[in-house]
Amino acid sequence: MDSFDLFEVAGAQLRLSSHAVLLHGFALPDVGELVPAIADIEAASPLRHMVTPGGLPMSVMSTSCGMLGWVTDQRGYRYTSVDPETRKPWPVMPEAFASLAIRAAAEAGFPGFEPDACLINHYAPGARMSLHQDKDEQDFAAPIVSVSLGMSATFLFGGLERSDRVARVPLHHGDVVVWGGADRLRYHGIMSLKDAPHPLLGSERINLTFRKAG
Ligand code: MD6
Ligand code: FE
Repeated sequence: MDSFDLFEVAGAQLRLSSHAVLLHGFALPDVGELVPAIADIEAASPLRHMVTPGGLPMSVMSTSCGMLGWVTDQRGYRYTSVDPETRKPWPVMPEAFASLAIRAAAEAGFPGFEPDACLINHYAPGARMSLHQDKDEQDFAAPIVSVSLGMSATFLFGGLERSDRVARVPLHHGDVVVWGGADRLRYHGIMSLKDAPHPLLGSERINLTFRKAG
């Protein structure tokens, strides 16, 4: 798929595929609530560079909130109910987070989303996310909701095989990507971030990824 295959729907939505939609600016009305809530979560469960099963530290810094948090270490990728750093449960998912994720999922055609995990990733200039599938969840019937804040990034949207062609999709502050169904296991990633400071968040991009993991 190339960028010319993408088409605008109703001005504010970009359909990336049959079950994947970019909701332009959908989170903008919530930013004022999201940003301080993110700071509170990170005060309780600090950001950290997790290590991949191959032993390499990730370039993004991460934490989680909700009943389950996604972790990686030498033992592999998985969800845990306890933060391995603090040995306490992950911070509770703020109501404003869950509300945003549920509304975005419904807007994209996935009513009844029940997120139990929110992964928070911070990208500094140069940080990236290599092509991967999200496949550590129990139930692939639920969609994934991904909220972008701060600096813009280029989202890589591939196919069901790692070698499939990849579309490059710009993601800006307040954008929300929702995907599920036939697109749930597509490969995707984030290109190395350029330093173009954002007025609110400076030289940083924050991504919130909501899932039904358990
Ligand atoms: C990011 N996002 O946007 C990384 N995964 O920083 C993801 O890995 C992702 O945006 C599944 C669905 C949507 C996503
Ligand atoms: Fe992902």
